[in-house]
Amino acid sequence: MEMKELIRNAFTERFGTPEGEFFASAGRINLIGEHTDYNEGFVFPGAIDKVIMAEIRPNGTDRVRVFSIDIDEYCEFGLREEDAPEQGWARYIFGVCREIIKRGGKVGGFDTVFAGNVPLGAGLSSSAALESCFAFALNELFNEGKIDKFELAKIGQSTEHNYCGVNCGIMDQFASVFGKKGSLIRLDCRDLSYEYFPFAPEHHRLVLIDSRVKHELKDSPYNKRRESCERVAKSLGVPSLRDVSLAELNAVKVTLSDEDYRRAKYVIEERDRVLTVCAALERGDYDEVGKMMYATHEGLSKDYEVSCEELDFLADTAKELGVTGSRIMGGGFGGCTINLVENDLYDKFVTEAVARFKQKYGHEPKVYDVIISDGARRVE
Ligand code: GAF
Repeated sequence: MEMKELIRNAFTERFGTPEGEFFASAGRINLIGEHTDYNEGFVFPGAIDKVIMAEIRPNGTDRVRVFSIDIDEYCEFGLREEDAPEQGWARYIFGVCREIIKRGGKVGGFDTVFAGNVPLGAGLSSSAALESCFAFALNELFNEGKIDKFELAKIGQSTEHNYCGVNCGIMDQFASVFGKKGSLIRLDCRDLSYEYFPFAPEHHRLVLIDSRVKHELKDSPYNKRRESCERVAKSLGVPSLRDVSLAELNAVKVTLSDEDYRRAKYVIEERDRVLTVCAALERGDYDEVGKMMYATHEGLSKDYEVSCEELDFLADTAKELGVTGSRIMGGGFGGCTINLVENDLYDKFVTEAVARFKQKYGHEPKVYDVIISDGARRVE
């Protein structure tokens, strides 16, 4: 059954008629620029064809009644700060409501059923998809669409900070709200200026290999990575690592812990790699793009230390098979590699990578083709 129909049926069963309205938002990939967003650097994400979709109907009360099809759980909560629900998944929706209200926006009670096909814990940002879907919908349903898209992305990000325990940057929510079919987004996380980059390589394609090692940023060392970066920036007297050159970092190396030094070095190098990749894409130089992806993986694995054995194995396997570029994608600590593969090599790579991984780790990784798609929207 199609997702919309599934949601429709569950909605009627639980909440009766009349029908609600449908909204969706997307997960994301990121070509390059990892852990640069909270350092005011550049990122290069795009929304994908995997979504969270919800049917929503204002109910005239001050209560939210919500059913998650995928988790098969129901939750009901009020809209005051002290009404925060226990269930982790419901806090994303509660957080979005609260963040809209805190900004002076309106949210009344509503009934909703939602479902999705963004794989959970794969580093494709199912949480940003959920936040953006509800931020977009509540803006349409209660605020006449008056909250601008930048603010919608920030509402999702603040939800993570204030209700979900993840001190994330803006990349995921931005990609989920601003995503555009066929285009990646080069985003400057300092001032949120952005540019769409049509991405339709002739001889390559992007594919994700999901290690199925669960990635969960809450309670992970993600927040610690951010603290390292902020400590180094502070000791250099600048607002963020965006302003620091490698030479400047090296000049104070002896005053930093080895760990903080390596974290900052990675971020500074990654900031520059995003711009190198954009320039390479403009001249169609995919070999250069791929080289940068491998360099990112190396940095994330050795200096930033957010990879794991399984993801290192996948990136190494890709390299050995002649794949143009491969790296861990997203926050890390599990999830997927993103691979830039020549069309002619695609079948061989996928078959071999899956077989070798299964032989070594005893389970098959999942494979997702990347289709760059639209972000938050109303579904007719
Ligand atoms: C996670 C975060 F949510 C993003 O803000 C970003 O920092 C990413 O990890 C790493 O690039 O997805």
